[in-house]
Amino acid sequence: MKEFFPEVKKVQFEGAKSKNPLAFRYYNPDEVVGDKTMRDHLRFSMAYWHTMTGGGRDMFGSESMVRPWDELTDPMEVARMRAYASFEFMEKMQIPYFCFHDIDLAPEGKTLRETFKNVDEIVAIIKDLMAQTGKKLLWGTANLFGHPRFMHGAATSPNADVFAYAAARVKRALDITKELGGENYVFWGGREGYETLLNTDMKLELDNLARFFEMAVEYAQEIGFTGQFLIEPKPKEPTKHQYDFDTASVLAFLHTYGLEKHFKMNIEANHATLAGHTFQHELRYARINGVLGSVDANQGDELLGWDTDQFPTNIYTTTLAMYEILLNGGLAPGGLNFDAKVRRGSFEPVDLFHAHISGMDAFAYGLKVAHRLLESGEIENFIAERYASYQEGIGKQIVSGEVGFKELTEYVLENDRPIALTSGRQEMLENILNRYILD
Ligand code: XLS
Ligand code: NI
Ligand code: NI
Repeated sequence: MKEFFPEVKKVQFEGAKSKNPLAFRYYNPDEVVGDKTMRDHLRFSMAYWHTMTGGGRDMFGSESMVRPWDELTDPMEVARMRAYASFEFMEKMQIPYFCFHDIDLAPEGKTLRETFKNVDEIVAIIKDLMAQTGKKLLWGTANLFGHPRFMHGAATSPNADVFAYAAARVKRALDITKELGGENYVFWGGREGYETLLNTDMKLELDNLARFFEMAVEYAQEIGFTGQFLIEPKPKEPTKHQYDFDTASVLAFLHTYGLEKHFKMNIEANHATLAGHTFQHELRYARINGVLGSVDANQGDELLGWDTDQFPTNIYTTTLAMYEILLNGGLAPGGLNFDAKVRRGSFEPVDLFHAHISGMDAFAYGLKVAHRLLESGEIENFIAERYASYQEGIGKQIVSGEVGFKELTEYVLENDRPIALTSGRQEMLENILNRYILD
């Protein structure tokens, strides 16, 4: 078969001393950390849209990426080439999973029928390639935001025909995800949100969004799709206000409509920071509520206020993310999907390799640090100690629900003396974290 990335051989683990930029220094797939191999902890995934379909367009300029299919003009031929190239890429990068939107795979047709036909042809190629290589589908989804028909939303469009059209696309995307053995299915809110309340019936839009999710759940049951449904929160962009703002808002929405049994979260780092949270906050909030399903592994830029979708290189962030993921007992059936794109100026194919290597090494390093930190118990013991007053006496009675305001008032009046507090020791703990990251 034609080789699309001849300039790169299979990327191998060479250890921390290696200066080879096309080698892993920390990601050693077979190395066991705690109870699992790194491969099984991290469950890396390639995002088809950024890595294969993305051309580097931005608001000010056209596509900049140099890709092996540049000389082709037939869009279906390009789609076929991309399918083959994606598996070569995953093989060379040792990435076991991938994710896609329906129309990342093939161009949209003039009609829905034609779109289905285009996508089906590529799905058949991908199915073969999966069987040959053992690569797996982490999740599928439908792109319900790119085409102008979705300008006012999909499931939350004021136009019922758009709702119906979106349903047809999700139905097909679910069929495909099932056919390819996808382990999850993602709903990212696309344009489900609003620009101004002056033209928006928020109640109807939210009711309709819930109806849409109900239909998806029902259809999945009907076809026997047993993958995990995930919602990917994001506070803004493309709309001014996205309904799936953050994990807390999505949970409230799911509970309001009785949908909470069916969905977990796909937490994206850059979406967390856009919501004014840290990545770790969103992971923690999802984890303690039992809904940490999967992760879109990327990072934003502190100085830019939008979803820059950069490859994750910040070791602090990956360490604290892996800390939450380990405490979650892992992510499976979710994984770490690189919803990240190379900068527009990193236009050569080899940049795709550098980018994924940097992300994989950053998470592998974070995994090892987080594991050591958890094994030592230094942080967890400190936290346990900090809340020890709830383990006995009045604290225990508060937790067990034995006391109310009256009993608590009596307790305070009986023990009427200044309360002794202890320091939160934030700086000491930050230094402990540094010690683990650096040693
Ligand atoms: C966009 C989202 C998108 C989803 C998949 O901001 O991150 O890429 O992950 O639709
Ligand atoms: Ni994403
Ligand atoms: Ni994003």
